[in-house]
Amino acid sequence: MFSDRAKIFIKSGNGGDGHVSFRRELYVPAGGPDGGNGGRGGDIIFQVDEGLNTLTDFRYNRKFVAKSGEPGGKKRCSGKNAEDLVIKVPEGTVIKEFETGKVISDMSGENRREVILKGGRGGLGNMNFATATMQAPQYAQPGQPGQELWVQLELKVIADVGLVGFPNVGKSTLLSRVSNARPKIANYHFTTLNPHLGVVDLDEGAGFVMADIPGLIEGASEGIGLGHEFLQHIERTKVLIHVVDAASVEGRDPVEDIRIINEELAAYNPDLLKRPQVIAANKMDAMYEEMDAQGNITDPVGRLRAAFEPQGIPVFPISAVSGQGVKELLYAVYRILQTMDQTPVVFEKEFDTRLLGAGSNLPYTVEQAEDGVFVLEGPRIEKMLGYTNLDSEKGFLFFQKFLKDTGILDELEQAGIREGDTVRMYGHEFDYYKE
Ligand SMILES: Nc1nc2c(ncn2[C@@H]2O[C@H](COP(=O)(O)OP(=O)(O)OP(=O)(O)O)[C@@H](O)[C@H]2O)c(=O)[nH]1
Ligand SMILES: [Mg+2]
Repeated sequence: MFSDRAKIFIKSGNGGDGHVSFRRELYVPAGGPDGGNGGRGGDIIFQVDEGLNTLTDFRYNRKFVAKSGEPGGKKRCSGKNAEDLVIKVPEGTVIKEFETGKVISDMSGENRREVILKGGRGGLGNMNFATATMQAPQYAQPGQPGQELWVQLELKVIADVGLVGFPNVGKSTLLSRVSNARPKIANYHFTTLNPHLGVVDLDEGAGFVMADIPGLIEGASEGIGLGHEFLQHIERTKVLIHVVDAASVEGRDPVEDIRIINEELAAYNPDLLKRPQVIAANKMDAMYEEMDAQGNITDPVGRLRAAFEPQGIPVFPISAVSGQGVKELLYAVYRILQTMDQTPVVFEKEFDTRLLGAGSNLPYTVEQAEDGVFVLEGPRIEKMLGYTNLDSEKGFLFFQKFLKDTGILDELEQAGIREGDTVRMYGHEFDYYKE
């Protein structure tokens, strides 16, 4: 089973903790602090790999956790930085934050490699904390935790033109006829399960990239028949070619088929209908004159023209098998492309992972108790208290900085705290003073 979307968990490495130790030399009774710094945690990096063209690998491997930095050591030894974790994806992969669906990064075009989650910084060892008043600091900074996130990966191929239509109408046959691509062709539905790209060369260096999108069916926009995965591939294409079985080999009505596909496109993403469309009325070689029940000669091409040309959608009768009419179709598509913006469709960043807090971003609460004391609670605060030696001057400053950087001080202000009020957190009480 192939896959063009995947939900995965990523986490950058924790920073290594700083070390607490003291120099011990013969004849030196109380050596200075010599605890080294922790190493940096590994980053989570996404990188385009030309050899990949699906996201199938992510069906089996869904957790990507970078290693932690090593802790600092005695004698001022720094812990080693952890290696970064590089996740390889096919070109055209869009990384989204899972909860909100916001775009974190589009791995296409120039963007071949991007750090998505930064590893945590290593903590400073106690060698950094000696001051005139504190000559034997027992405090070393903990390593900063890594960041973690569930992300959705979606592959959206990069092509100028997309072939859309019901299964078995001849999309792959057309692509193989006009380009270097060799998709499988067979007389059954859903032969094609992932998109194929082909370069269409016209005369004098003119050309474009065409994508054979797997067959769509009614309900595709609700996910029926892997509809979402298939439809997401159309999002970057600029012109759509509706391939339709004009000979009604399977007894379907070509006019109705195009209406259904357009309804699915609109339901998936209304912007898709703004793209120019052309109709390839395929299988002309298999068409012969037929009468309908009223004795009129059926003329599918005429009916397609009557239905769609007033909407500005031209119809080209073709045979993907014999090549009849194909040239006219390709030049018409090329002319439309020439009138359009040539830059590839790239999805803008909407979610900046640098703004994610470290760790799991667990919430905290600020409340005023009956005795007027402001109470701060929450796993994040508890964790940070556990990390910090509040009896040391540096530790206390470190904790204050944490309260400020995380916006907790702002929140206390909003809750109405004033100079001299008391703040309580898990058994510790402080008086509040502005710096
Ligand atoms: N007579 C005739 N048969 C055609 C023509 N184009 C395609 N076919 C046949 O239609 C069948 C389906 O062709 P494909 O190209 O695999 O169709 P598809 O649209 O890619 O189908 P899916 O991948 O399942 O969505 C094959 O048996 C082709 O030989 C044509 O122009 N004339
Ligand atoms: Mg096909």
